[in-house]
Amino acid sequence: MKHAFRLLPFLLITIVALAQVQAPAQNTTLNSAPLIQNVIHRHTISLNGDWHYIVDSHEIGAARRYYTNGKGATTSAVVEYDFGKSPTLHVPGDWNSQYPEFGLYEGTVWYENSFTYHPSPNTQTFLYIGAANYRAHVWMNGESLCEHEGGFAPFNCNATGLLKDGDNFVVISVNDTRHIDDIPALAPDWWNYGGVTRDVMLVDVSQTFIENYSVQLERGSMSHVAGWVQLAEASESQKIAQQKITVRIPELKISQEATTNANGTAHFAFDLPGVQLWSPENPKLYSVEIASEADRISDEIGFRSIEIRGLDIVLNGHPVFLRGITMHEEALGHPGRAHGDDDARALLGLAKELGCNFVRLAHYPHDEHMTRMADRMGLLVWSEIPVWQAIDWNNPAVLQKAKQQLTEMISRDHNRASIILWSVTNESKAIPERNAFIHELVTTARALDPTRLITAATNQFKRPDAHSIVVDDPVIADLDVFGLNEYVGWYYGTSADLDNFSFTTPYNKPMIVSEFGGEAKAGNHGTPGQRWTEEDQEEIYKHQLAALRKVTFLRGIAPWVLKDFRSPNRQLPVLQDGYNRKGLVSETGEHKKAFYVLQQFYQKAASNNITDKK
Ligand code: GCB
Repeated sequence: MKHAFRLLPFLLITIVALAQVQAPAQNTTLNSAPLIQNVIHRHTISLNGDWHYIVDSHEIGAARRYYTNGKGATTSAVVEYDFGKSPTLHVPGDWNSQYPEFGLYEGTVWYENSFTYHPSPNTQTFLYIGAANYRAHVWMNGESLCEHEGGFAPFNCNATGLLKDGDNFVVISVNDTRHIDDIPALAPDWWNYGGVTRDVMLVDVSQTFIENYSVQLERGSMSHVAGWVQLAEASESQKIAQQKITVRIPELKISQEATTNANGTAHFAFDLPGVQLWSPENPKLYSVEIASEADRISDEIGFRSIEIRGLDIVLNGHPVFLRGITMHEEALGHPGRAHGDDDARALLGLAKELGCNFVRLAHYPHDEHMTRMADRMGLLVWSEIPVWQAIDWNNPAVLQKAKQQLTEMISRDHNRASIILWSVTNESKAIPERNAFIHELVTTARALDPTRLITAATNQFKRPDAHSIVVDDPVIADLDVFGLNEYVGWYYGTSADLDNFSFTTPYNKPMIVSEFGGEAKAGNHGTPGQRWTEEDQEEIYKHQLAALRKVTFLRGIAPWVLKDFRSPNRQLPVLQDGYNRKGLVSETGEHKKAFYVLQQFYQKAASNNITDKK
C-alpha cells in the first residue's frame, strides 16, 4: 500500500534541503567491494519491489537506530518508527516522481526490505545496487555492511557473513543533498532524482569467482583479441593464483586457455578469423563463455575497432560520421528516471527513428540496461561522468571521487561494443587547476581502457565576431576527439548569424558538435525568431546544420536534446514549468518540427555516409 507521507509541510522540507547544500560533505568510507562485472548473467535474486521507507529530513535516523528495524530493543524502550507499517517506494525508482510531496525533496530517506534467503553451500553472496543517488549506507540484519558515494554507478558489498538462512532485512539510507565537493556539484541543469534508482539484487558467486574480464579487440586491430580475466577470492585461503581460465566463443570455434598470475589475473590473446564485426548496420553479438576452475559466466559481446586516423573517426577500418543525439536518462511515457529494458528501448527507439547511429548519454553513466540495449540496437555511445561545469577543482578528495566514478563506469561497461567514447568533463572552465584535474582523469581512463577513445565536451571558445567561433581549450591536447557545445541562435547570436559562419581551432583533431539547440514548447507556434516556438527551434536547426556541414574537421553531431527533461533551473511559467524545452520531442513524445529537420539531414548523411565536405 502506498500512502503519501505527511511528516512535514513541503516548504519546510525545501528550506531544510537548501540549508544543507551550503556545507561541504562529510567524508564517507567507501568500502564497497570491487565491482562484479556482468551481474545480469549471474545467479541473482532480485530485491526489486516495494520497499518501506521513512523520510528523515532532520537526520535523526542513525541516532534512533533505524537500521535495526526495531529489532533488539528492550521492551521498555520507546521505539518511534515502524518500517512494517510505513508506506512504500518502488525500487528501482527515484522518490521524486512517486509522490507529489517528494517533488523537490533533497535529504535522507531510509529504505527497508525484508526477504527470505537460503544460502547455497560454498557460495558467497553480494548485495548489488545498480545506483543510489547520491550517498548510500547499507545495513544487513542490523549490521553496517558498506557505504557508497556517487549517484550513477553500481556498487556491491559482500554480505555473506551477515545473511541468515531464512528471514533477513536490509536497510539503506540514501541522501541526495548537494554539496560543493560532490560530483556533480551544486547546480546541475537536471532534476536531482534521489533514491535507489536502479535494480537491487543478491548475487551468488563461488568462493573463488570471476570478478571482471575484458574481451575486446586490440586497439587498431580488426581480428586480434587481447584480454584478461580477474579472479577474486572469499578469503586468503582460497586460491586465485595458478588457476586455469578458458575463454570460449563457440560460434567462432574459439577455445583459449590461460593461467592466472599471483594477483589472480590471466592475460590472453587470440585471433578471431571470420568474425563479423559489430557496427550500427550489423550489431552482431557473440556469446562468450569464460570459465575458471570454480566459476563460469557468459556474456554477449560485439567486436569492433575504433581509432583515429588524421581527422577521421575510423570504425572497423572505415571513416564514420556520427549522426547523433544527446539524451538524459529520463523516461518517455512515465515520470522520473528511466530504468529497465523497456525504457531503454523506447528512448533509443526515438534515436533510431531520427536516423541516428550514435547517442551521447548525458551527463552521467546511464543504466546498464541502456548500454546493453545500445549494443543490441546498433547505436554507438558516448558515455560520461558528471564532472559538469563548476567542480571543486582544487580539492584532492574531489579528484578521488571523479576517478572513482570514472573507474566504476569503465569497470561496468568496458565490454560493450556500442561504447566508443569515454568522456571526462562537460563545459568546465579552462583554468590551470581544472586542466590538471582533467589531465589526471584522461590518464586514468587510458590506463583502464586502452581500446576506446577519450573525449570531453568543451564550451571554451572565443567569438571574435558574430560569424565565427575559435575553439580553444588546453584539454583538447589530451583528447582523441573533442566535443563542442555551442548555442549560436539561442544563448547568443541569431540563426542568421550562422550563414557564412566559420568554426576554427588550433588543434588538429576531429570534432563532434556535442550540443546545439534551442527551446520550443510543443504545440506553441509562431514565426522563426519568435522564442519558444517550434518554428524558431526548427530555424535554429536548419541554420546550424547548414553551417556545420561545411566544417572540414567535423566528424559528428549530437544536438541538445532528444526529449524535454525536468530541471529546477527552468521556471518560466507556461513555456517551461520546470522543464528544459530543448527536446526534439516533448516529455510525452510529441514530435516537434525540428525533429523532422534533423531526421531529413540524417537520412541524407546516411546515404552519403558523411557531410558534403568530405
Ligand atoms: C549545456 C549543458 C546542458 C544544459 C544545456 C542547456 O550547455 O551542457 O547540461 O542542459 O546546455 O539547455 O542550457
